[in-house]
Amino acid sequence: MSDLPPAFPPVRGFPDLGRCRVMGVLNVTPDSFSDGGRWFDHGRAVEHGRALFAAGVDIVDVGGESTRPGALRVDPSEELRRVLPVVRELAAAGAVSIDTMHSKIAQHAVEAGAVLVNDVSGGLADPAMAPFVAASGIAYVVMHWRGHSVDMQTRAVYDDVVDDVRRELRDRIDAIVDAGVDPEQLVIDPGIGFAKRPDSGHNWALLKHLDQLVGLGRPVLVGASRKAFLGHLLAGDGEPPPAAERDHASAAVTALVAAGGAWGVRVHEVAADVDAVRVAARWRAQP
Ligand code: PMM
Repeated sequence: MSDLPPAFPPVRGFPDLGRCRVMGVLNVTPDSFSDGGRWFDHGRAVEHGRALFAAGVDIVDVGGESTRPGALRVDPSEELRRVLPVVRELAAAGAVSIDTMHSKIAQHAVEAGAVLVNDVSGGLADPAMAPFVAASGIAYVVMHWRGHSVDMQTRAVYDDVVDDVRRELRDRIDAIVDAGVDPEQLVIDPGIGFAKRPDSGHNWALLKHLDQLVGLGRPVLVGASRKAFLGHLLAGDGEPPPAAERDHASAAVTALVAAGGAWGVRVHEVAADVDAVRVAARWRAQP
């Protein structure tokens, strides 16, 4: 046995793999910026989820509400209708997370077999979320969030984006632990693209200084895949390429953050990312 500390802080229900995990995105929505409408039908959604597992992802993240900038809220009963049958079927095939801000939807999804609750609001949208997470003992992603998508980009104002996001995440961890959640249930996420402007250095600073977030002592999940800051980069002097043409850039980010100690990456076109996290693990293991 080695006396070395584990590469990643433990997360309840998730054995250390010795590498960054790949979370495949499955948006059961008509309007997500990256894949809206493609998996809106339940049968196609389940089929795609199975294909993600077959491609080597560790977790499939099922969401029923688009959080793209400007998106309007979805009625919770409609969100539940979208996600529940998909979670139930896919949970038999592998680890499923539920991407929701609603505690009631999280609860139904966990009863249907989800092993992780991915809350982009970090518990801020629904005061009943932290008590549910505490009572259920489920693993929980706390993302950095400053408000709903409809106007979140007006809140992208920082003194120092890395310091500010780090402090706001630490405050969320404290509040959630005060509500009775065990720190070992928590994964944190800088919320790439959420109240961060694509044409500023906000997202790049958070990725480059990931160690500042890793230093908070909880595992870090990064969701950079296909986001507008990559479109802005690739546009050069022209138009940003469509979301589906940002996958090579997304995989490059995966390799960098996995080498930098990310616990997980949330990605769409997973094949290159599955290889990238293995490259990064080997890179990290090299003395
Ligand atoms: N981004 C989106 C949705 N859910 N969850 C986490 N934890 N982190 C993210 O960055 C994140 C998320 C929006 O992207 P999508 O429309 O491609 O799902």
